[in-house]
Amino acid sequence: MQIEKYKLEEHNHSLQKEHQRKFDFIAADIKDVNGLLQKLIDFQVAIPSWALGTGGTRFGRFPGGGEPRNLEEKIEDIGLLHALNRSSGAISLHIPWDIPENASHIKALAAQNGLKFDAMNSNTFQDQPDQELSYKYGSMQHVDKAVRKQAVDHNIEVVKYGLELGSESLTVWLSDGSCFPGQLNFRKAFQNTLESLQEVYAALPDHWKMFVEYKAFEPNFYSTTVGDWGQSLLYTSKLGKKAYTLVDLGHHLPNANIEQIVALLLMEGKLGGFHFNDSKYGDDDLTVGSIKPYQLFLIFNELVEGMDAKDMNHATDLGWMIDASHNVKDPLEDLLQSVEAIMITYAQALLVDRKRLAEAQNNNDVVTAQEILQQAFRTDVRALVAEARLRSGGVLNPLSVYRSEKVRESLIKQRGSKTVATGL
Ligand code: PSV
Ligand code: MN
Ligand code: MN
Repeated sequence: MQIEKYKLEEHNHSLQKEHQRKFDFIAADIKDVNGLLQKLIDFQVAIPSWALGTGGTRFGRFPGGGEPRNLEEKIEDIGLLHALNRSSGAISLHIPWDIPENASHIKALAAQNGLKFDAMNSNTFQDQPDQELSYKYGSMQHVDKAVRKQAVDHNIEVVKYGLELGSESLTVWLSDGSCFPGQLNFRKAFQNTLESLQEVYAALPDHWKMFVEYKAFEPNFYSTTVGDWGQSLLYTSKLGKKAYTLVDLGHHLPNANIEQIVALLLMEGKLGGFHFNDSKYGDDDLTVGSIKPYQLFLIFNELVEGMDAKDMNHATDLGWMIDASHNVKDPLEDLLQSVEAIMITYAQALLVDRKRLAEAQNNNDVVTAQEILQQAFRTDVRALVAEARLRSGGVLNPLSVYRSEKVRESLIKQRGSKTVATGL
């Protein structure tokens, strides 16, 4: 479904006066407000194709209705988000959940919706019905070379699909590991995995990147073969310059200092990108910014500082993606909230007075350093984000338009109340 343009304009018009007052107030305090707005306009966050349906828990799934029944409908859903916020201009596919049967048609549909293809994701953490060998005891780490080869071949096939669509990166997340002490020889598992990744790497086109995602736990609960950023960095360093570490915010042990990890990976030129989400206990895949917004701010603070130090392009030099799953919310509303949280946090990080912060750090003035960060974090930047949306053709309040236009109701009417999107 599409919301007619005049409805978007009507909405903006009805909020314009109130918005202008708030925008003028904050803009008065910013030196180069247009430069900042341009950064916000350029920044795009990819939406994973598997986040458009209601995700399940280990215990059940409660689909909300109107879920996309195929890849075309997933693209339409993301197109709708992008039309509202102008910051969701990319889609990330998971194979085999979203095999593009007719790539040129899928590519054209995405382009019509203003979308690019972000990283392709392979899946060797589930057995597919037609699959010859099982991944029960791992995929790229497996003791049996034939299983490893199957996993490698699958990844190479995913790259082929990505090439047809114009994607330029492959994300490999392995659930490989072990559930009990003694189950695995850690060294052999690592070496097998490295060898398998090297085979995939060798098949990667020159202009592609490979992201190696790490995760400390789940579904294996004793060891994970790409368990943390150190292990991922070992793999990506050995693989070569097209390989990077991918940080999923939910994949750390409790209280890990993610901002420090990010700063060092960036310094080493090995940070590839993000899977944004939030969590309280584990890989909860909750809405971005809903639990630990200050942590997200500190991460963005390191990103802005580190990328500027290396003269990197904020919008294009790293992969920005959401990896969330919703059990009780309308997935599209949740994604609007997540993108908004990312944009707000990015804007706050852009406000940090870097010169004064460096001075405070050099003078060991701990209080001032903390004050500078908190000053930015405590600034209400919502009018800046809204203005960026407005200038790029979006709406002042995406959620309110989504509700007033009864998008979910229309999707249910169109697709039915019992549809279940592919994914976890
Ligand atoms: C695993 O928890 C993960 O974060 C990986 O990125 C997967 O590809 C994704 O979730 C979807 O299951
Ligand atoms: Mn992830
Ligand atoms: Mn995850």
